[in-house]
Amino acid sequence: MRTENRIFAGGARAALAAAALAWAPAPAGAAESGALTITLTPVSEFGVLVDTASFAFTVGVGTPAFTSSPVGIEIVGNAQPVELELAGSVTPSAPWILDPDETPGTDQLRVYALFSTVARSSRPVDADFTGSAERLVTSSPKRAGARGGGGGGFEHPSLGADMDGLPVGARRRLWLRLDAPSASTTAKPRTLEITVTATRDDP
Ligand SMILES: [Ca+2]
Repeated sequence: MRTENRIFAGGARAALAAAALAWAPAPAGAAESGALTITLTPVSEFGVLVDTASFAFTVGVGTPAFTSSPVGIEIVGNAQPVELELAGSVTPSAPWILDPDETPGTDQLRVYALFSTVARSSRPVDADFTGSAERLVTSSPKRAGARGGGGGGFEHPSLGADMDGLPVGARRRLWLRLDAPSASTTAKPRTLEITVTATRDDP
């Protein structure tokens, strides 16, 4: 006789599948045994909350502007560890671009990002932002912390925020520095959108 049952427990958060049970009459005097294999597949939910929707900046050509207050970030869900990625986009885009390097250029908007612990209430100093193209937000998603640790990304040793392998409930502060293009061929307003994405590295 062969039976198969499929049991769902815990609603959408967990699915439990019970494998087939095999049964046959045992010969007289023989031991009876059976095997049951249960496969558990966790349903992962993970994400990130961003506590600030928008800032307004007036940037002077050739001068930097900083976030007046940091952006709060919190890891939510039931799956960890989580990796964060940052990407940016400018609307309307042309003729501006997000500068991929630290060399100023016409129509090149440079956006630096750094994460700190929530204990930090003052913005990082100018020099903390500069000196590494790794801290530039570009149109391609970039990891906030280096995979497997070791610094890099949008981390800085003086800010104390490890951004690699974040647990649920982890909170950080995001600081931005915007360097306007050295010259602009447009005077019309631009909207910069920074996207924070939670991702996972499954072992
Ligand atoms: Ca450049």
